[in-house]
Amino acid sequence: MSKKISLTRYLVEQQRMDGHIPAQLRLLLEVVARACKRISLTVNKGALGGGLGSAETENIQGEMQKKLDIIANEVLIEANEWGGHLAAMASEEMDGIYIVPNRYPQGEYLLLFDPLDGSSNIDVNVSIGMIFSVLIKPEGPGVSAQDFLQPGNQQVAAGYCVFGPQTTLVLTVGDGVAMFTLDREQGSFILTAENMHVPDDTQEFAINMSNMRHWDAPVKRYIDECLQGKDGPRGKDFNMRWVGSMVADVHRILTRGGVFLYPWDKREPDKPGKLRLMYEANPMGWLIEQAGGAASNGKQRILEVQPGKLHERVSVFLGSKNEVQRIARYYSEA
Ligand code: P6P
Repeated sequence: MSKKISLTRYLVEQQRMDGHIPAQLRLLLEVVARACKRISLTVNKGALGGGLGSAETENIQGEMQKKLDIIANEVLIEANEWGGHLAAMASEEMDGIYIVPNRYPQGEYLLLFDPLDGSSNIDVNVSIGMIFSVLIKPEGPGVSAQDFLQPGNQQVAAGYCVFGPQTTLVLTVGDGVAMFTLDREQGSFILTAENMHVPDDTQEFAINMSNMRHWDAPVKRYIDECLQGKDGPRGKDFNMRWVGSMVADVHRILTRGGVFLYPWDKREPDKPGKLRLMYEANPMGWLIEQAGGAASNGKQRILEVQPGKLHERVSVFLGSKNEVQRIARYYSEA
């Protein structure tokens, strides 16, 4: 990519080309990108910035919060609440929705995010990231948590930012997937990949193998066949990667293919999975589909799951289309 195209210029040209990005959505995406730059600065300071370690508090998921979880959440709230583009926000780190205060104008968009995903990796300097999803508030007065309960196929924008060796912002507005790398000297996100594509096939799977004894039969069958390699039914060897940070694993899959699995397991039988539908599976599922991959909960497209509650969990199988379809077939045969 010879010309250095900034995120701003990309969004303006996308808007000019096909009116795909209304001005308020363009503002939203630029504000989210600016917030990611601020989070990146804090993450990159590590121990020097006092942002490491536990906040000694729990979120609604019952997970211990890291200081950076809370800092990232506050950065995203403060960056977005005044712009007039949002009606409300929802976050993994907040029990209920955050309605834009009356002192600011309200817009038509709803912003959902996991402000710092993979935070168990913060203290050990492994890539982490933020994930966001944008919906349109249904017509009608006011805003409530119910307004957020839309299936993933209603998203108008989705993306993530990886805080790793590079800080990269990956997003879609329904017209393919683009990647922007943060140029720290300029302080701008620069377009470094367009029309990202997930190969239909792969020889690399991502799952936490330590949970094997807890999986149900279709997942055990799929992974066992991968482990049998070229002498088994798959006729090829597989590699495994598991970062423990969904953003890092999904970024690898978007970049070189692969399949990511976080299935239901017997440890918490009343929960459909560990990952959250609204601000993890839906945005990642849309990005993967926009890049030619597939995203399923084993029984249906993730983007068709009708949410019943804001912090709903879901089983996640996403990535190279032929692998996801194989897993879904094993579920249908079970
Ligand atoms: P486990 C991080 O906590 C996260 O929500 C995802 O980013 C990641 O893919 C998964 O959980 C890791 O879970 O059980 O392997 O630690």
